[in-house]
Formats: sequence, structure tokens, C-alpha cells
Amino acid sequence: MKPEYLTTRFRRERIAFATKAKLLGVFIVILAVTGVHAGAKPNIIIIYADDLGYGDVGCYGATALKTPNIDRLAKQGLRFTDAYATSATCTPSRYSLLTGEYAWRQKGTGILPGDAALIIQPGRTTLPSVLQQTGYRTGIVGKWHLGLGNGDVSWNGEIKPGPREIGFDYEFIMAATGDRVPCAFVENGRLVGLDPKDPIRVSYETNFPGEPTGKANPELLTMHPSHGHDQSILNGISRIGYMTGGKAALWKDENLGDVFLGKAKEFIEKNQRQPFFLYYATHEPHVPRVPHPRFAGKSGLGPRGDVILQLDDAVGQILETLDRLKLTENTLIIFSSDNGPILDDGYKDQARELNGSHRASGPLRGNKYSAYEAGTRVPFIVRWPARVQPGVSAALVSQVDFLASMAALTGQKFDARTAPDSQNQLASLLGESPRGRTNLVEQGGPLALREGAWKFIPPASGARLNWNTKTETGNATEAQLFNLADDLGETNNLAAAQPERAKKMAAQLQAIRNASTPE
Ligand code: NG6
Ligand code: CA
Repeated sequence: MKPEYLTTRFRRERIAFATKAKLLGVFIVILAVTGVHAGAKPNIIIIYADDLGYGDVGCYGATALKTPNIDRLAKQGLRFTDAYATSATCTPSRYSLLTGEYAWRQKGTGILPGDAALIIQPGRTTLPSVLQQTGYRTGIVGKWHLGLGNGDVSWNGEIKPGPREIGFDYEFIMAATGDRVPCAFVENGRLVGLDPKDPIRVSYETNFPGEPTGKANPELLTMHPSHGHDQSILNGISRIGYMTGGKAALWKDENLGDVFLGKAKEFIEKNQRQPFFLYYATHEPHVPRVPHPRFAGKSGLGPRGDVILQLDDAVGQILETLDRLKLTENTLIIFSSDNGPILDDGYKDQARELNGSHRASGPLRGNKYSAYEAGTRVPFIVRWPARVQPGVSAALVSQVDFLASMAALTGQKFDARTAPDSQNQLASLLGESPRGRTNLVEQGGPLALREGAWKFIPPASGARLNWNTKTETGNATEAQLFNLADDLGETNNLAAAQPERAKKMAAQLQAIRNASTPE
């Protein structure tokens, strides 16, 4: 089916939605009855890197690292320069991406341990559930980090609720992060490769008798922690949390990338004849950074650079798979990251020593965990050959908008009460409008507000420097106000010079915080 035709159809549909909701209902029914049909919906793939910085890839200015595949995606698509994850850490960003709600509105949405309960309520409207209800086959492959079970997850039995209870048909995931136990894959509610005679046990409180730890047995380590990460040991790397048993199910770190990539490709192959939504959440370049031997030593920047090459190669293989299956034209790919970059995130892996001239944050100030721009402003590329003109967009967009925007794309209604922060930014995401959001909230340490070119960070009492990671938090006892249009690097605090603007933005931020359903 010709994309031109679709484009017009969907444009018309959107106008109808805005003006005559009832008529739209009839329209959808007619579509269903006449079977105009699956092909009308693009496949959607979100490739979500973990801790990839604004300056980590070639198309955003990196020269020390070569990322030809991500650059190809950018060349064939729309590259955003002012696009955001909602938070400077993983769990809250992923929560917002899936639910359409700023995570800071809910307690318990900070970085989760590996045995945390699911924090997205089953039955709630989510990005995958919206697509699932309109006939998409939905899958997640890779990092989850949103909790599993109800508080006493049964790793040796059926692991639920999880992704399948909030809108995914298929799941192949790691529960939390590469540096947290349990270090094993979960596929559709079961631990993969588990030998029932050797059950796995997991604790975030106490070690299991006879199990070595990084703290007590550093002689067993091939990669040493720089801070934290001194509990159970797997593959010579100590982790956060304790585990014992389940030997046959435990992963090899150097294969993580290949295993997830293989499952992502398999999902695409299997579902090539129907519209699918794949949320492919890579482990790279999060710690521990253990490249496959194909990439080890190849970047010259140490393991962190090597796993970025590995990520780039994985993106290339996804693109090749789409080409081979002739799905490229009508597949909407969004490539982005869950938060900004960090060099030392708890292991002595030489990321800092071998970094050379590379600037993982690009021209931005701060890092992962920070209220400064590099905490949440991330690489963000949209490619959909059938509809999106290649180019660069300066529109202000956020991952929290995926839910409302994809709902608009597929003509779906959703419960706006549970996705209060998700705006329909479809036109901006597809490059049909340069407008974007008028404002957004950045969750680093303190919550910060973007409004037009302005950035406001209220006074915050926490430390200015994170002593573990040696990076700036964004905290300061005084208010901070920057004009990003001519001070992208947030060097010139204008709060004292422009007290009225600072006051107005403080009030605006407070209003957004107070609003359960923002206007
Ligand atoms: C921190 C970990 C860090 C990383 C992060 C989560 C320590 C000292 N640091 O607590 O290594 O795991 O949590 O990263 O334990 S994220 O990308 O999933 O948010
Ligand atoms: Ca992350």
C-alpha cells in the first residue's frame, strides 16, 4: 500500500479526531470491517540505549568514536537536537516512556533493585497497550528495570506480573541492569535455561552461605569496583545484590549484546507480516562494560568505547534485517537513550583514563544523574522513509510524548488521566512541525524546567559534586537560570540578573508539579 495514501488518510483522520470524535469512531469501524488493515500501520521500533550521551555518536559530533550505523539512521531520518529522556537515570525515564507520566509524580520510581515489584500497574494504559489494542504485536527485548512480581517474585516459577501484564505480547529481558542480580534472562515469565535441580536465590539484604563477594574476595575479580558493586561475583565481576544457584541460567557478559540482538531480530522476522512494535532496550554502554571479543580493544577508548561500537553494530544489524525483509520503507524507528553518559559508574574499567579527547556529553554540561542538560538531553533520531523527510529538527520533544503521539498515529484513544504528561507531538516527531513542546521538566537531582530557550533549576540543598562518579549534580544553594540559545553549556547563571524570569519559572515549575492533569 502506498504511503502517500496513508499519509493523507491519517491526516484526515487526525483532523476528524480533533473535530468530530464520533465520526472518527465510525471511520475506524469501517476500516476494521473492510479490512483496511494491518499494512496501514507502520512497524514501530524503539532502540533505547542505556547511558548513551549526547556527544557519544558521530552524527552528534563525536570524532574519536565511529558510529557509522547510527549515523546512517540519522542521515536517512530526522535528527533532533533538543530532545529528552524525562530523567537522568534509568527507571524513571523508562517509566515515563511507557506510561506517559513524569515518574516524579509517583513514589517508588527511582532506580530499582533487581528484586523490586512491578511499578506499573497491570491494566493501566501504556505505550505498548495502546498499540496492542489496535492490532500490533508488541515485544520488549533487553533491559526492563521496572520491577517484576508483586514483592516476592518467584524466580524459579512463573515471574509475573511483568511486561506481559502491561501490554507486551512477548518479553525477553534482564530484570534490572547488568550490574544487578539476578544475572539471568527472563523470557515470557520464566528464567531462561534454569535447571530445576539448581534453583536460583536472590537477596538484596544478606549474602548466601559460602558465596564469595567482591568485598571479601577481590582476588577472584577480573574487573574491580570503584564504588559499590562489591557483592555477588559472576564472570569475575562483582555486582549489586546477592545470588546463589541457578548456575546454568547465568549470562556471560560478553554475550549480552548478541543475545538481545538475536532476540530482537527474531521478533522482527516472526512478525514481519503484521504490524509490530519492538522496544529494543540495549544494555550498552551501561556498566559493567564487557565487549564481545569482536569489539574488544577496537575503539581505543577502552571498554566504554568498545561497547558503543558494539551498540552501533547492533543498530546496523537491525537496519539490515529490515532491508532484507523489505520492511524499511514502512518501519518507524526511534533511536534514543534513557539518560546521559557517565565515565566512572562504579567499575575500574579505564573509561576515564582512556577517554582522551572524547566528549560523551558533547557541548552540554553535566552527566548522567545531573540536572544540567547532559543528564537528560539525549541523542534522538526518527527514521520512517515512507513519511519522514530526512533532516535536523530543533523542536523540543520528550520521550514522555510517545504514548499520546503513537496513539494519534494509529487513531487510538487513551485514558489521559493516567498519562497526564504525554502530549500528542506526532507532527513534531515526524518533522511536519518545528514547534514541539512549550516546556518540559527535567528530573536530575532537583527538578528543572525548560521553557522555550530558558532553563531554570531551583535552589537545592544536596552536594554539587557526586563524589562517587566525580560529576556535577546540578545542585546549588542559589537558583540557576540559563539561556540555552546562546549558552548551551550552562555557564552563565542569569538568575540574579533576571529575578523576574527566575521567579516566573519557579512558579511555573511548581504549577506543573501540583497539576495532576496538566493543561
Ligand atoms: C547506581 C549504581 C550505578 C548504576 C545506577 C543505575 C552504585 C554505586 N551505582 O546506584 O552503577 O547501576 O545505579 O543506572 O551502585 S541506571 O542507568 O540503570 O539508572
Ligand atoms: Ca541508564
